[in-house]
Amino acid sequence: MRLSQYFLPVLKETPKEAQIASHRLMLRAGMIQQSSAGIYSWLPLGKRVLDKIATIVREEQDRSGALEILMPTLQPAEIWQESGRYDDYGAEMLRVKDRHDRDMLYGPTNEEQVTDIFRSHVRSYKALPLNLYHIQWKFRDEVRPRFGIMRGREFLMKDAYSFDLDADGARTAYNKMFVSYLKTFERMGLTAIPMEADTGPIGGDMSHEFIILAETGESDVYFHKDWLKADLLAEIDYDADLQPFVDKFTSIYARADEKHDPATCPVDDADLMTLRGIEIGHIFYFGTKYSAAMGAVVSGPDGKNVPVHMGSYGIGVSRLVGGIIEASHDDKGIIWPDSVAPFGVAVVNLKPGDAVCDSASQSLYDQLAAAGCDPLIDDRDERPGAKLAAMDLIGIPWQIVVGPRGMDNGVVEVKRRKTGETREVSTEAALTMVCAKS
Ligand code: 5CA
Repeated sequence: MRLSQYFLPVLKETPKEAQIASHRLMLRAGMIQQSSAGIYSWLPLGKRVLDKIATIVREEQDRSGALEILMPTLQPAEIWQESGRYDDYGAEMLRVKDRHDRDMLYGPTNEEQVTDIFRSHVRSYKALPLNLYHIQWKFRDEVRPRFGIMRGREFLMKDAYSFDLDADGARTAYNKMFVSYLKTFERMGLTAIPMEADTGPIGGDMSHEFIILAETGESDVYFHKDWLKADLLAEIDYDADLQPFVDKFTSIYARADEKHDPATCPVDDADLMTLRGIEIGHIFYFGTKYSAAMGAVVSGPDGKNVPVHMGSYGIGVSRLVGGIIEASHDDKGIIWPDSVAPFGVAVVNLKPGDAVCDSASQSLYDQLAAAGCDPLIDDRDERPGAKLAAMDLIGIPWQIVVGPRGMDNGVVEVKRRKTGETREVSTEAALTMVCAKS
């Protein structure tokens, strides 16, 4: 991508409406633009990051055995009346009427819609287990939308729904998602702590929130300090019994505010840490709550019809963009982990128009593109200082700076955004450094 032909409306001033770093940086880096309260347009740079995050989520859902579908944003009121949630959901649900005066709603979640799909097609336990997911926009008319896309009204969610014959099967499905979440977040450079949580309007018996630590988080979290040393890198096979692994993670006391009770907390004060965190995922097991209300039954091995056991599993895909920035930035701007960076590397031509700089930059760019390193070339006619500051602001993990002085000596400067470390090397060495690691 050529920056001279790109749409990157960076802001020089710090936007006053933004209270937290991620909101401020997303606006300054030209990633999003507010449309109305809690509703945003995603500009090219933001859209690239959103897509990269969604791709990681999709790959890990697929790997766990879940199947991707796509359900609509607008749902008929009838299915919500069947489950009993049409009235319960209250003012957070955006209700609309179509031209025939039929009641519709913009989906805040999809338990009813997916249960309707299931009951239309599945009759026998032999079709189970089944896990269907989609990545789709949701709308919740939050009382206080804030922090940019972190608590939006319209937001992108991955929601998966599992169907099993009995509670044991449902537990296996729950464990698969639990493990898949740890893998998903780890690939984004995040340490996510699973915490026992309340089930809220989704309902059910068992639930875990996945929380990343950040000072600006909205939840208070309590956990044993050993959590920060937990080994998330273990290789896990989805066909193995996941219960011991899940038990290992849930045995280290970790509770969100509403579940922490100082009177019964098993952790000594000296080992207990209290920090603030951001909820990036939430999983629920709710048994037959929706299947019984909506008649989603299958015949079991004994020929008798039973309602299926279900769970639902959400990841805040758009919230993750902000969450990753909260976890990874400095006073110069965003520091993207390689896996979700909008571009893998920026070639900064300090002197466009200079024949030597132009041809060296172009050749580097072509080779990086051929090697699949997702390069951006800054070929704008701007001051060198402004160009370097812009690359730091938008957080490109590697920067290769091509300038006339370096060219005289046959070198370019390679900078790693995360550490700030710079090295002067030949263009060949620069390619090897960047391509080996990104
Ligand atoms: N049906 C269930 C699971 S699929 C469900 O809706 N769960 S949820 O309400 O916990 O939402 C799932 C995830 O969506 C949350 O963990 C959070 O990361 C994200 N999310 C929820 N509300 C918002 C919001 N207003 N803005 C941005 N992300 C949100």
